[in-house]
Amino acid sequence: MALHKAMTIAGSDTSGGAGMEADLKTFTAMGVYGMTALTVIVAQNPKDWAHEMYPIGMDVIEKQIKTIVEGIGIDAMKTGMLGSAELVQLVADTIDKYSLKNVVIDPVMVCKGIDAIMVPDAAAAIKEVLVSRADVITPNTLEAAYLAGMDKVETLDEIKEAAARIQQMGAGYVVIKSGSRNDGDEAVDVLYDGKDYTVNAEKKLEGCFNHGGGCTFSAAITAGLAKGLSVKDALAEAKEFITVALKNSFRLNQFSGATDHCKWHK
Ligand code: PXL
Repeated sequence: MALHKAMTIAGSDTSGGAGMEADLKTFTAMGVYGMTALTVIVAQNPKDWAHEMYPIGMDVIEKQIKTIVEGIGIDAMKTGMLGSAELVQLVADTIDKYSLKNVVIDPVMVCKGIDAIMVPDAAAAIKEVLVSRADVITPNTLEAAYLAGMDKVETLDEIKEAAARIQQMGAGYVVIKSGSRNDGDEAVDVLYDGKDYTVNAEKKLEGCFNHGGGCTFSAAITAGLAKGLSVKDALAEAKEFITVALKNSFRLNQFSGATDHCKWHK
């Protein structure tokens, strides 16, 4: 069997549900060999679950990327939490230097429960240098509003407008996930390829834990691309994967729960 390899440049969510933990679990469940360039360690305070960030040095991140890309080689890659404009630029330079293909950008700017942009400089850099290098970009509605320069992205028309604007900035395919961040009873995803919109509206899954859902979804797209699927087929499989993971999600403690990466089987 062919070996399919994917890299994630992402943070560690010590609690295991999001970040590179979610990426690796998803890659494995989908039959892809995963490798990580770790950018930051997020630790949660057991008393109140406040997130504490411990960034990894740029030199160490660069070495990890070299190990993976020069030492082994990849079929696809994704990004997660990047945390500084300098690191965003390193990712852009890496994509160019090695002519990397199947690049999935998850423009992580907000976290569940914190809807303000976490690191404004990094967000600005993502807009400036990563959007145009993405084969697929997967913002949630808050990230989409930021990237598209819109006050809000909530209605279907606004989601479509944001997707068009982001695509015009040079992204190949734009997938905007409204997830739990809309008032209606449907979770709406919109895919725009520069020509056509594909709208996927499904009844929201009640009572599930969605921590790490965005990471898992973008990792599943990355895994599909690593296996040689077209973007559309990779998206369809990723949608299945995240739906199963959400339906089987479970509580971890009084603060958080996680999606189940082990229940999907092809
Ligand atoms: O879900 C966004 C996210 C990404 N990466 C890391 C995280 C989180 C949210 O907690 O911890 C490392």
